[in-house]
Amino acid sequence: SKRKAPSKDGNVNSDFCDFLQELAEYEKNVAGNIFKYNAYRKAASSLASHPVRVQSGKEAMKLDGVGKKIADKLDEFIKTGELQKLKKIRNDDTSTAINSLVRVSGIGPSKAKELIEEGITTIEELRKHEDKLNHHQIIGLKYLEDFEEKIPREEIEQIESVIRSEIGSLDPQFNITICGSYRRGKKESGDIDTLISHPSFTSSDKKSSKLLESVVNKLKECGLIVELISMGDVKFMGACKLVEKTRRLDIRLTPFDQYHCAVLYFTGSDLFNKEMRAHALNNGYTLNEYCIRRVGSTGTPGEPLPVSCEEDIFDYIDYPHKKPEERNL
Ligand code: DCP
Ligand code: MG
Ligand code: MN
Repeated sequence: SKRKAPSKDGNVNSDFCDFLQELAEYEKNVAGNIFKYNAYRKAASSLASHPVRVQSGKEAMKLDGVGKKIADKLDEFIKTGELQKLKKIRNDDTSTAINSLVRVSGIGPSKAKELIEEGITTIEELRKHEDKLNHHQIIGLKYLEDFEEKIPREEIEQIESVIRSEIGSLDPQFNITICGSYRRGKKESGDIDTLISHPSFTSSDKKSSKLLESVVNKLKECGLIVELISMGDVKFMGACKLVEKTRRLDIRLTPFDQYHCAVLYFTGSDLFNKEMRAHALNNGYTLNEYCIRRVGSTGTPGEPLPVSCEEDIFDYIDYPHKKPEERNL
């Protein structure tokens, strides 16, 4: 008989995706193997977009990113309804402790391991030891529950309109794009990724003057920004609140002439960026968040190529244009 899984978002392979995601998190947070982390995520992403429920590991191997090892795990899961490897991971005290501590924004695997060495293994214990945390981590702990909640699209739309009217009243020449999962059309997002540029700041300017500072001050004054995590010349990390929950807000100021490469990068997903950059290299181009350059036979990149919209970047590298909604790898 054919086992059926409840489908999430029309994903008929969602239970497979869930266990692959859990294995991915283990590789990133506990084992420290980013290569395997990406491999599990890539397989999960292929299965998520596959319209048919796979019936065996062998069948899954036809999909991009599913190799023999993952196929074997799928077979074990299909046959037994569980995975021995995951059972072990879930029973392991160190992995459990790491998984609790990395819930806090600003705490990564290495900080979590450090805390565990000092005997701190739970959020409750962490709250008694704020002295061991930096500013980002203190804010992360303070808003732990809020930051873990996904942000509904409608709320980001409202926040976007406040950002647009406030920054617009400061100076109508600012370009503003909310990127990240929101731009990819997701119904909910982990944070709000705001990209701004202004014609007075280009890549030939050494300093961004005080453009970002003026934007952040404006958004503080109107009450939208409620916490600052970190602030540089071109990058703000903090939190905002419009309705009841406090949300993570990132703002990046990009040079005017690098805006489209920055929008492409900041829209993601990170796996999509990886694939597109690999494709670029195969076609003799190097692509990053700042620019696209031709790589000569000597391997040295040339001057940044002119880019007047996102499509130009796809065209250079001969990659079929993908709308943001098609970049959800
Ligand atoms: N990004 C990347 N590589 C990383 C981190 C980020 O290419 N290691 C890019 C692609 C992401 C974008 O930055 O889409 C924004 O990063 P987020 O962590 O905010 O990710 P998303 O917005 O995609 O998802 P979420 O809804 O979880 O915020
Ligand atoms: Mg985001
Ligand atoms: Mn972000």
